[in-house]
Amino acid sequence: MAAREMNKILVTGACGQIGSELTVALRKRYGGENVVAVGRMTEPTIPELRETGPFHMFVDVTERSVLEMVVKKYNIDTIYHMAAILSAAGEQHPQLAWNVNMNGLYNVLEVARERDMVRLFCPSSIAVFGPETPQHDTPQETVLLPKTMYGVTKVAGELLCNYHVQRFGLDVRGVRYPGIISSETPPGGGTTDYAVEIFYEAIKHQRYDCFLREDSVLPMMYMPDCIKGTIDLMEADFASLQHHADFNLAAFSFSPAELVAEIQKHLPGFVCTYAPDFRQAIADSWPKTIDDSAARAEWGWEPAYDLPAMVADMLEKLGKKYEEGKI
Ligand code: AKB
Repeated sequence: MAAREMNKILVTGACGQIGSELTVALRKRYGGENVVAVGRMTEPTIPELRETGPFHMFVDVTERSVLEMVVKKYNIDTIYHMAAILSAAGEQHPQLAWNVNMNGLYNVLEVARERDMVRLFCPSSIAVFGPETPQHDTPQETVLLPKTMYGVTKVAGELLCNYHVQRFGLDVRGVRYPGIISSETPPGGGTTDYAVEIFYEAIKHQRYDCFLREDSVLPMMYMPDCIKGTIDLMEADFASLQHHADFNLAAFSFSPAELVAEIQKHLPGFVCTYAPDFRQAIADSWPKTIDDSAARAEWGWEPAYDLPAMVADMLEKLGKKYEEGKI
């Protein structure tokens, strides 16, 4: 496939945890006017989203005509499709998760195919794995038998994206994100959300009641690495990719107890209690550590942050926001 330039970019789910910081990073890289941000319902938590380039609310990816209208209006040739219902929300609303994650994805792929777009980013998740998958150093090619609706849609989504690559020559790329930790926009509806909530509660109240057991180890990543990995994969040479929409991606893994111990190095008075809820079963079905050697070999993936560096940076950033009365 000959390399073509990405000129006009659309970010769906731009008000979400990853979408919001990704939009800002893409605008810095490619110019504000060239990155159109759309969201379904929520107002952006990052003011720059409105200030630094085009932003539209009420763009629901399940409504193909609305999606087509925005794509035509801005002559979009590249999409970062970040809109999704995550694992915990998906268990509460499985029909909604199917509709947004499958029908929304299908609309994006079909609009891109019909308009011969340059490239698409359609993220997957560690939720594609299930209890039958090896839990340590989970291989790139392995058993994909998820037990959540979110996981079901992510497995089907990976297959659908890879199908579009092979059948139609559409350049679709994606990674299996671990839990993402960030200081700008809080996550919503995920099983790994505790690893963000804990920082807000530690700073504001010195206490947190965790909805996972203290020994539940899960793969995680800090947002700067998530953004870098996403953009690096999209800028990689197509010819060097043997995989497309399903790259394993890892940075570090930890349990709630390990995260608490790291936070306590900075805030010795911080206390965490544990009251596992329905999200525990989801966490128990996911791997503990991930083998991301395919991403490293095919497009040079390498994370910069480990657990201590992430914790220090999160506490500094959120501590500042707290002093300024912003959280
Ligand atoms: C979730 O917890 O559902 C997400 C994910 C791992 O994809 N953060």
